[in-house]
Amino acid sequence: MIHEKYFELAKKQEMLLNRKNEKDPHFYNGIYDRYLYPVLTRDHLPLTWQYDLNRESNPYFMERLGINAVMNSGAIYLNGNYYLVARIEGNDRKSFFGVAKSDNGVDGFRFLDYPILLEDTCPEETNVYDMRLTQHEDGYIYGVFCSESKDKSVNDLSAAVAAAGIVRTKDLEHWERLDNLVTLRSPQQRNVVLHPEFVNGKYAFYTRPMDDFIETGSGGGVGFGLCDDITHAVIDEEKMTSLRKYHTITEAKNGAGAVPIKTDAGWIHIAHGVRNTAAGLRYVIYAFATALDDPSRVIAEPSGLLIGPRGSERVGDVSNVVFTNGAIVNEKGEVFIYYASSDTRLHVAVTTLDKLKDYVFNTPSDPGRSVECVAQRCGLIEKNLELLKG
Ligand code: M1P
Repeated sequence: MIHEKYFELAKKQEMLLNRKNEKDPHFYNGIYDRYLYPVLTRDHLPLTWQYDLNRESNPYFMERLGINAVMNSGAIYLNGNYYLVARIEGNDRKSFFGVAKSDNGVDGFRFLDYPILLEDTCPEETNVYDMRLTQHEDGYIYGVFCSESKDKSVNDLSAAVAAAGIVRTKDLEHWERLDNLVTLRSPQQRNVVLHPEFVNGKYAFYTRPMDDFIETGSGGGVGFGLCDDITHAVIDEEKMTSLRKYHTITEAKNGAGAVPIKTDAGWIHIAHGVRNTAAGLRYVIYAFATALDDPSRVIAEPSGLLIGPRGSERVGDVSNVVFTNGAIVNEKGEVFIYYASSDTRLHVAVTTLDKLKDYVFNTPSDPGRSVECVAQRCGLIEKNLELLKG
């Protein structure tokens, strides 16, 4: 017999799932709209994933397998629907993936009945997270994610190794697991993204070389490498694309985010940058563009952050973080940037391709020093004051 509490909670959840999202009326920057409500939270997860509904075996209607957070989500637009492959973190700290679908991209996201049960091909793998979804020109949808294992080579309980796991599907229901990516010159990898087109006839990955699980060390930024066989992907040389730079938003580390968006002017990348502060690492989202004829060559680098944590977004399990690993462009040229705040919930920022292009190609780049930044700002002020004088 089903516990009566289930019906009460299910009714409440239905109200949440049916709630219309609205543009935040208090936010304006001309680049994108923020929305008032997160598109996914732990409260969006089906009750069937958390509770035993049976009154006999769960008389107090307790959570048996609780969910702690829903965050960093890969995104894809298929047959007029917006799909997210969310990182869901259980109370047990293990992350896994669930597919949620909406018909408008800003609200109404509902999870499919089951989470994704990955093929158990890596006995060492302890945790998986942050899947990027690439609709590749070879006809498959690829999911590239972080596959984390305990580092048994050192005597440190917390030591871990990050690698890039790869799966592929045609329907977001049946997933084939491929070999993890091997990067011959980088000991660890996270934030790996598969480029949607072949480059010189090969599969192309954006990488993030790291010496260590947390610190990128000698890893200078977002890398780029080619491989012949996606089923046993091996990258030898990694060229650098968007670099870490001293006293910028990418000083501590950075990483590719959404799959690059193709425009007539270049590939637009929406990535994350990290700097250190007295309060710990601060993660923001930034954008840059690479050349159509060489997607590793940076051709535009707007200064500073595109999205930073604001208001309640600043607080969560890992505070002062915004992070993206998915964006969708629909047939109207609207762009939906899905970003998580503080490793706790998922939001959307909406813009258009025209605006994103204008932002990326017409925002001045960071001159690198305060005095030059002030001179840059004075140039803007001078032009404006002239215009205002008429
Ligand atoms: O906690 C913030 C983010 O930390 C990691 O990102 P990076 O590899 O750049 O440090 C990831 O684990 C990410 O999931 C997380 O949101």
